Amino acid sequence: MSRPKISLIGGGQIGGNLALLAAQKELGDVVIFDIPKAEGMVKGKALDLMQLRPHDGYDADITGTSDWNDVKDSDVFIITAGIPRKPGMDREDLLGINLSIMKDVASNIKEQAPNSFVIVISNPLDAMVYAFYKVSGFSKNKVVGMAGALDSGRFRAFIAMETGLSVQDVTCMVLGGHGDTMVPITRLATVGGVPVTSLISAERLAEIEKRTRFAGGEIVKLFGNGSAFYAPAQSAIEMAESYLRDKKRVIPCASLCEGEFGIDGYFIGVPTVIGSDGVEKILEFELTDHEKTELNNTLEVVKKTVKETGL
Ligand code: A3D
Repeated sequence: MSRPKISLIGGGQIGGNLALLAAQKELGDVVIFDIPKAEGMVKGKALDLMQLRPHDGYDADITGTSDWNDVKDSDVFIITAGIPRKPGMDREDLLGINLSIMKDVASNIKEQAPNSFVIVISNPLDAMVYAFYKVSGFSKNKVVGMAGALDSGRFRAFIAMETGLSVQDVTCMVLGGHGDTMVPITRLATVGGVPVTSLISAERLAEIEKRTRFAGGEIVKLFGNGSAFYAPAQSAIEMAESYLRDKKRVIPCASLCEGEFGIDGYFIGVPTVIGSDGVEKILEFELTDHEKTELNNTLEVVKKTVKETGL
């Protein structure tokens, strides 16, 4: 039995870390694809990772390429192709540039691996995953966006930092679009089953929610050039692993809603079951009136960016 094939479209900051994490978890063989101008860079990263193998002991072949034929019959694609945000740019500013890249990537993936499972990371996320879906014509269970996993992870990290308790025991979710209008569902956040609302004051929780909403921008400002990459890479690897190992994890992902939470025809962050059939189910639950209003606000922002794609 051959190993699964995981192709990373875009071998920049996130792409390089995806390759490392996929190899360390022995998810399969890894192909790092980038444009011809960056071919040397991805071939170099691949070779470096091959040379890390003796230290870490993982068995995976890692290669770099700018030839679409090399991603043929991949089982999983993770797309980071595009440009990241620069200070002063919001995710929507990226739309024009990244949309034309996404259209090109979608038609090539459709040609090379029409049965693959595709995780989109490129921003503006909710519009990019929609664009991939429209251009590729893939079924809705085979296309998903990574955002909620990261946003929820950030919320978890901040709660752990605030309480001094283990991040392992913090559970919570952030729904909605991947932008400043995302919706942390603080009401359901717990540490070891204990509601955070009884561990952290309402005032501090509001500050933590706000920090979560702007967490990407906080890092963009610190870097001065580029955006976060370690946590985004690990968040997408969790999704790929759940698919390849049929784990059926429940992860907030940008999935195509067709009536769930009253949303129809848009990819937006919702609790998603990922297993060997891809997006197997969206888990719906009753929202409070306040949460419904917030979800509607974020949906309006998503609708606006999706409209700008013209797809
Ligand atoms: P970066 O290090 O610039 O890597 C992007 C790579 O894409 C570069 O190596 C480019 O050469 C490559 N590329 C450009 N055009 C193509 C193409 N047509 N085909 C293949 N590769 C191409 O950026 P990064 O890795 O830091 O970020 C990648 C994307 O992820 C950006 O759009 C970010 O905004 C986005 N991002 C999303 C999240 C989410 O949570 C959704 C978080 C962080 C970053």
